[in-house]
Order: sequence, then C-alpha cells, then structure tokens
Amino acid sequence: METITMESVVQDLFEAEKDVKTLPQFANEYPGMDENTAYDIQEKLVQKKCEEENTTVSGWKLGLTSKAKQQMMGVHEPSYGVLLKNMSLNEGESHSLTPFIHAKLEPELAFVFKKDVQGSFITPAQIMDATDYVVPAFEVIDSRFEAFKFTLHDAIADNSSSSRYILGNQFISPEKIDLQLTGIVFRKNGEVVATSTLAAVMGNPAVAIAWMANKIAKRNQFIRKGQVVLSGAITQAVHISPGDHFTATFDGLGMINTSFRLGE
Ligand code: OOG
Ligand code: MG
Repeated sequence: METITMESVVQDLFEAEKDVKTLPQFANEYPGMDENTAYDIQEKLVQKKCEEENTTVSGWKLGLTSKAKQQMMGVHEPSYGVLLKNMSLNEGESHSLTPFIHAKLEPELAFVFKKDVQGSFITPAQIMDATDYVVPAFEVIDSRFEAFKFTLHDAIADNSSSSRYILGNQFISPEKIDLQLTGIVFRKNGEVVATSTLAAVMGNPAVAIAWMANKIAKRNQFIRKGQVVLSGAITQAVHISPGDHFTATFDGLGMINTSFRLGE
C-alpha cells in the first residue's frame, strides 16, 4: 500500500472515531492490505492519537482469543491492539454513550506487569512470572466499520476495535487462581447473558498473552513493566443500550460493574 494511501486510511479511522461515524470496510477497497500493512496502519493511528489527544500508551489488548468471539466475528485467529491512558474508565460508575458509534461490552481478565517481557520465545510461565497481578476487567469495543462488520485486517488497522477499558479493584497474583477453571457470570440488567471460564481464552489467558508477546516481538515491540494487557473477551460481546447496567462476577476475584447513559 502506498504511503499516501496509508496516511489517508489513518486519517479516516481517526476522524471516524472523533466524529462518531462509520466507514466502509477497507479490505475490499485495498486488496493489498496484508496483515503487516494493517499493523503498520494501527501503529500510525496510535501515534496520531497520542499526539492529538495528548495521551500515552498504557498497555495492550488481545482480540478474538475465544471461540465465542471468533464465531461472532467470523474470524479464526487472534489480533492485538494498543491501550492508551485516555481509554481508561472508572469501575462502578455510569458512563456517557456519546463518544461511541455502536459500543459493545465484554468481560476480560487484565494482567498488570511488574517486569518487561522481551524476547521471541516467551512462554506462559514467563508471563505468569512477570505479572504483578491479574484483575477482572471490562472492555468497551467500538468498531469504526459499518454494522460492526470487518475482516481481520480491517479490525487490526482499527486498533482491534479498542475504545475503553475498565479495571476492577480486586488484585490477585495469577498463581493464586486457576487460570483455566475460574468461572465468570456476565449479567446485563440483572439477567445472565453469558457464563464461561477462563479456559475459553485459548485454553488459558496466559497462553494468549504469551502469543501476543511473541507476535509483537516481530515488530520489535515488547510488554513493559507497569503496562496492562487485556486477555481478550471471555464471553461474547454484548451491545450496550442507554440505561444498561452490567456486572461480571469472577470466582474468587469479586465483581465489577458499570452502567451507561445517554447524554453527557
Ligand atoms: C475485535 C476485537 C475483539 C476481543 O476481546 O475479542 C476483542 C472485535 O471483535 O471487534 O476485543
Ligand atoms: Mg476485547
């Protein structure tokens, strides 16, 4: 893809988010957009957001790490995106839906790192060793593409549909919980919308994080001390309507909750 085209794609994605409007999918328009180009676009988009929104990188997110999400989106492999400080929302509060196009919510497990994780053959055990604590999280995703429909490469360019993230307040060492069997109950307005266990995320969320560490190493990137990494959704994502209240209860890790409203 030519540099000039890439710049305009970055601009389109940036403006779509800012102006709360959708774009047609790129993949059909730019058949040459391979995975590497899609991550190039993501990198430029993140850089632009840091500059124009006066923010900095706070971590990473995995996408499409569970069968529920892959089937929902018709995609068969994971992706990653970058989290910024200004994407963080407080747990337990009500948030305005004004900045979102067609937001969805999904429960995830967040890993917060106490060491850098650098290298190309990172194992899940190294991820566990470098993790300070894990904490229940919600991710608000919002695709900049029409009808929330995209190819894997479209979504990668769009920073893996990232929008906001919410961390809970019960921190625990990953050694202290079972990273496969920990159960999750996801409720919307009091009704159970999904149940799962952490094994839904590639068998074990530490496997997903290790996958990402090795994937970003190919682009000379690494997880840094202090960064947060979202595992990828543990259940399917649920559309957010005004007035909705969500909770996710994690076995041994407590509950997180949040709600959404119209207006400011
Ligand atoms: C892509 C991002 C998916 C997850 O946790 O699976 C994601 C999408 O489905 O929009 O964040
Ligand atoms: Mg997610």
